[in-house]
Amino acid sequence: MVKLIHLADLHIGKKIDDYSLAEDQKFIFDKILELIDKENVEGAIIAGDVFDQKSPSQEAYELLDYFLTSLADRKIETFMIPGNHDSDERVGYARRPLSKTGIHIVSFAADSLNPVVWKGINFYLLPFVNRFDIGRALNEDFDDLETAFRDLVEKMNVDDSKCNIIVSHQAFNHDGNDPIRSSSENTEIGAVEYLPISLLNQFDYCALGHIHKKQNIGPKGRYPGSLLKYHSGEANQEKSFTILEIEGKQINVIEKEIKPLRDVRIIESSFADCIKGEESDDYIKFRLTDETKVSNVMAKLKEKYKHALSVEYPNISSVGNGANIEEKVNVEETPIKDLFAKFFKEQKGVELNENQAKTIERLLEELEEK
Ligand SMILES: [Mn+2]
Repeated sequence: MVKLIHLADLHIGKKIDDYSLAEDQKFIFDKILELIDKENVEGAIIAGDVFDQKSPSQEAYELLDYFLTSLADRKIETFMIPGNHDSDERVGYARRPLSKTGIHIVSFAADSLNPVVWKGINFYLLPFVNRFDIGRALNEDFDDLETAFRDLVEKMNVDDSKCNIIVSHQAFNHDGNDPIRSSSENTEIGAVEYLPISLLNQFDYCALGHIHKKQNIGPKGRYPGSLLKYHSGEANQEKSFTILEIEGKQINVIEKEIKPLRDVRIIESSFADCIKGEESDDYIKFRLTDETKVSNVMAKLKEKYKHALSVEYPNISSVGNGANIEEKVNVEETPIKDLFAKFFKEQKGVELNENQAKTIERLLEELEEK
């Protein structure tokens, strides 16, 4: 029997509000390494969104270096792809020499056609792709992602007599049932073109990444969930680590819980009770039940809660103060550049400046020409 750990959505370098999660991420990597030792895990899958940003910080690179080196020191065979947050080139840097130490990275769709074979198991490593990426890989033009994806998978010529695992970072659904996403993912990912998981029927296991809530997609697909809770919208999600036990074509999925260094949670109570409560290092969003606003509230909360995230007053009507008003937008009739400007303002709290607006217009024009 071979044991593998299936990880995804590490988002190394991620911040929650302005707090760096470097310490939390280092902590959880150490816990994963402990789990690997304890369970005699021999391989690791990292299914995309290795980094949080396309240009990772030096600190983020050092953290990935630490994790990969620790895996290589233990002779853990590692299979990694970039996700939509990653730069294909940056995650793929030094992939050829790295593969000689058992760290296999595939950064381009064309390289996914041939599997990496390890212990008799075929690993098809497919980076996050859009229809243009697949078009470039196959030298063809595609009108939509699903057709392109189907073509790509057919060209993999999967040998049914072997155990086949595909690693993929896309949004998959099963029988028309979309995966469950948190509200923060809905704003971040926006409207998504889902791919039916049935496109991957020939695989014995689909090691997925992209959706941050752990869940199975059909009988063979699984999102293991993100490394940590990355948003207060994920406060109620349980996180676990997915271990695969592989015997021939038989794959058994086991979940293991690991406690993070700090939790992400929501406290709903009056300000007076919050201040009376126990001190905590967790990342906390406050829903204050008070009916008048507390002055200088964040500074006061931070004396007790070092990582206070934000404050909401559910009992104070937002009308008049400009906050929390959800304007209804007619998406079909509003030009994309206006929708983007609105989205930008919602996310950043400031208007697009003239240069940014021009850049967006130019990019949208370029996209339309494609
Ligand atoms: Mn992600």
